[in-house]
Amino acid sequence: MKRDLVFLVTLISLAFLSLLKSGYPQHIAEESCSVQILVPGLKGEAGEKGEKGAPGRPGRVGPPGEKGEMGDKGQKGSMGRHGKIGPIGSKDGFLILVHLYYFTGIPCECSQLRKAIGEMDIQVAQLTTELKFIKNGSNLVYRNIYLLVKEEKRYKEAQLYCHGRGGTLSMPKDETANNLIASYINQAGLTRVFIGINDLEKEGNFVYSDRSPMQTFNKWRSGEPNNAYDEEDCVEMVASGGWNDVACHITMYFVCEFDKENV
Ligand code: GN1
Ligand code: CA
Ligand code: CA
Repeated sequence: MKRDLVFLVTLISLAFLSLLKSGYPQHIAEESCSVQILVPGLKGEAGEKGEKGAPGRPGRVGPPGEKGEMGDKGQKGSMGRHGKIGPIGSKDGFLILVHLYYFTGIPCECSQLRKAIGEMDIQVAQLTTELKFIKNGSNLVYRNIYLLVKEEKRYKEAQLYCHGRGGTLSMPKDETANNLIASYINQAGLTRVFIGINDLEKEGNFVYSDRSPMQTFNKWRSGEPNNAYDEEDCVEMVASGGWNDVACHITMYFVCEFDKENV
């Protein structure tokens, strides 16, 4: 059917063309045809070159590139979160927390306290080890243990400090003890410390801090004791190991003495 139509159109077109060629005016053909048939004309000459077109669409995504070189090391990260609360330390540490809870009602969520107690436990363990070493080892020949306290106190407060810890202000009763205390003063780079000798009860009657009387041994510096300004009833040891009476109200570091058997 379609082929027949194409054949018919071609036939009519040929007839129309032959009429044009034979010199008949075109309007006659229009009049004689009830159907207008439009056919393309002859191919014209090539037109002028057009304007440049709009840019095209972006191309498709390319394939992934090759693996690059390793970069520089990154910066240090921020501090991590706090760790979990550790276990309660010693029995003493536990008791402190129990007391705290009892008196304040604050439950044992005190992580800082636990930490402090833990650190104290470590210190106690270290001190216990050191004490064992002193008792059993290096200080075997000495009956006493001396402690240089680097806190400035008046004589009586210094004596209270030592007494509160089970000792007394140091009482050098022989050359060995005196030299040992003097060595502590020198090692610490000090010039003077209180020792446990005084004439508080009776002027000129010097006794040790345990009230035992002075024996023949002494280390008075030349010209001492002089009770200067009529107020010197306490005794200091200077770096040379020599003794000097001084006023009891002045403050200085001091040396305590502990009996090894009682430590
Ligand atoms: C000191 O302050 P001064 O120099 O007069 C010392 C005395 C000594 C005296 C010896 C506080 O007295 O105890 O006997 O030197 N006083 C003090 O020259 O150190
Ligand atoms: Ca005196
Ligand atoms: Ca003096």
